[in-house]
Amino acid sequence: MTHQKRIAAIHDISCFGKCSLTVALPIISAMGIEVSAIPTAVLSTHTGGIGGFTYRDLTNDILPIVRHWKTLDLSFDGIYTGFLGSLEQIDIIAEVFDLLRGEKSRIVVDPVMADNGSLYAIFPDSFPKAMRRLCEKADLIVPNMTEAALLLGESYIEGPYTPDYIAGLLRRLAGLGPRQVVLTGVFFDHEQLGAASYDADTDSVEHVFAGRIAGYFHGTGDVFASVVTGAMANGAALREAVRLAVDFTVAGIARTKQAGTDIRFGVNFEAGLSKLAMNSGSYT
Ligand code: PXL
Repeated sequence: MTHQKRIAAIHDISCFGKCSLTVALPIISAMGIEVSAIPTAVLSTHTGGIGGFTYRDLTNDILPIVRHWKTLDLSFDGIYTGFLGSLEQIDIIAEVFDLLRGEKSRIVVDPVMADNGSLYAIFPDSFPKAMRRLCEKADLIVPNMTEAALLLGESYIEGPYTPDYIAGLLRRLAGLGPRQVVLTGVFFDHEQLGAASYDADTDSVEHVFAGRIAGYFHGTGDVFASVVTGAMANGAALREAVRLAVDFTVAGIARTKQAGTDIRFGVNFEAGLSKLAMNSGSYT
């Protein structure tokens, strides 16, 4: 009997403006993996450049959901967290890891909290320190360059970067606890943009780049991290997972740019799902 993979995805649900759960669910499902969702907050839209959004914090619902799941004897191949709705939620999610993790569960933390050198305005200054505690418990973390600096308590540096700086950053991030790190928003020149990965078991650094498409496209970090999470659960090597994620994300950005859609509304990843499904056989 084949084993049906299952991932618990712990993110907000932004009702409009594709990101977090509205991205993680379809992408990971298309990769043949069952997704169980724990919404951390319900917002009318995401908070990136759209004003007037509603915000319902679901901090008090998280542990009751997980305790109910515990009565069902579920097992999870992965636990994947993204945007968390409050500071208090971070300690609760750390408890959720202990409750849900099994021997084979990979914990992926996307420390969603910042971009372009700044912490998102909705988060207090104490948020990065708390997020670091969650990263310490992860197997794999997927920060962008701003989040990496905040996690390490270092200054944010604008690129282009040098390979040595990126390798140092990756090793310092792995020093927090996770065996694997994928850093997004890496570039050594203005033509190419991509991601760098690090595996502490082999002390190996890899880079995956694609041609840069000018502009800032909302939700792409969630698209990227969802593909990495799904591919790793399917048994891909870290480098393969990052390649798949870069290509899928860039294709979504290119479609959106061509269509001229409002960049706050998210990228057209949907048109790439059937190809992603075809490329997502189990690697093991
Ligand atoms: O894409 C990250 C994200 C997720 N969820 C919400 C956000 C953001 C980024 O701004 O506002 C609610």
